[in-house]
Amino acid sequence: MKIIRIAAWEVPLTSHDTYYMADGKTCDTTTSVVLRLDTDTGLSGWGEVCPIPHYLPAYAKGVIPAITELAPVLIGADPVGPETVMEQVNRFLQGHAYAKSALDTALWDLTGQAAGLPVHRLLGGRQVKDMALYHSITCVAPDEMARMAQDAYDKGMRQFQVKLGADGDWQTDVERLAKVREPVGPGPLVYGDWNCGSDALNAIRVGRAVAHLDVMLEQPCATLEECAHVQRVTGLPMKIDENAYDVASVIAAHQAGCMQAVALKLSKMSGLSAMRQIRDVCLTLGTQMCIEDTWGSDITTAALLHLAASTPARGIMNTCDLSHYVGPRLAPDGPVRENGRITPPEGPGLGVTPDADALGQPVTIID
Ligand code: 0XW
Ligand code: MG
Repeated sequence: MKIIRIAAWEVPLTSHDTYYMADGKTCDTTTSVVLRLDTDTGLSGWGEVCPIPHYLPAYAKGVIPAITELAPVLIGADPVGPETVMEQVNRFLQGHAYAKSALDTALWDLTGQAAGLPVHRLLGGRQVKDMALYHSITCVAPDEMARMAQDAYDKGMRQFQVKLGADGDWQTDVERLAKVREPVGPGPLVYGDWNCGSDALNAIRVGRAVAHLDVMLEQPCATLEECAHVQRVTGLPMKIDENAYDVASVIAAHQAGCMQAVALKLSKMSGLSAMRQIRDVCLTLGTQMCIEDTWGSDITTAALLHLAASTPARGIMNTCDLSHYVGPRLAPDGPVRENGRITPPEGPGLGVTPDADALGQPVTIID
């Protein structure tokens, strides 16, 4: 099989509830870049990446130029065996993990279709029947966040990510954690995520004020050193997100002692090929994993669910149905949450069929 054509779309995705995070980071309408790799066999593979503005070293307008730069390596290449193609890709162009993740997803889609197997079977096999989801709650007024938590709880969700820091007031963050904890009762996992937006002082004040509650903190500050300090002083469990992006950074966070949980996101780790290796390191380290991506719709969601489903239950804390938070749906047959849990598609490859009407016209065709 040979890749003969690359088509790319830029699709606006609008959040159902505007999603506010610390430091002015906001998801209202974001651009998702969708890739399709066409082959000489008639099979096509799909990939998607949707960077959140100002969130990571990634931006939507960078995806198509990076893929165009890679065209000499891609056109004519055999997509079966994504790791082999990605080895060539990484030698040709350093960095640009976010652009590579869409490409890597499309290679896995093609490899799965060629084998007649869903991607999770190729990533090690189905380890779990279904996976727990977490529900992420936008940083708005504490009472409104409690209402959103209650609503999600009533629909079966048992893990809650509470966005903190959007108004820079640490006492309101204390209220947010306390008020979300209340309606969901004891048992469910509740964690507060600053997305790097706090200084250590205020994160410590929040952590100490909620220390009597059962909560975890996520990525309070920009550096691992600051996060480790907050963890030591508050004694609360911590999830590392922005500071974990490759094997070395995951090991560093583990050694710093502040990574009881970690967010593995396809677009910070270059896609499934690299992320499955990081997943395996986390399994060895005993870290609880959230397997997800930054943002996106059905193609991204399907890709991350395949990796989640091939992860042993002892390592997986939760996963994320990003397609639930935004519209339009890019694939009508994409997976949906049911009673707080989700399963990956069963069809060959990614197992989702993107809808031409939702995509519109391609921005670029390379052949
Ligand atoms: C990446 N987000 C902003 C969106 C996901 O739902 C989770 C969250 C995070 O930073 O963890
Ligand atoms: Mg996070």
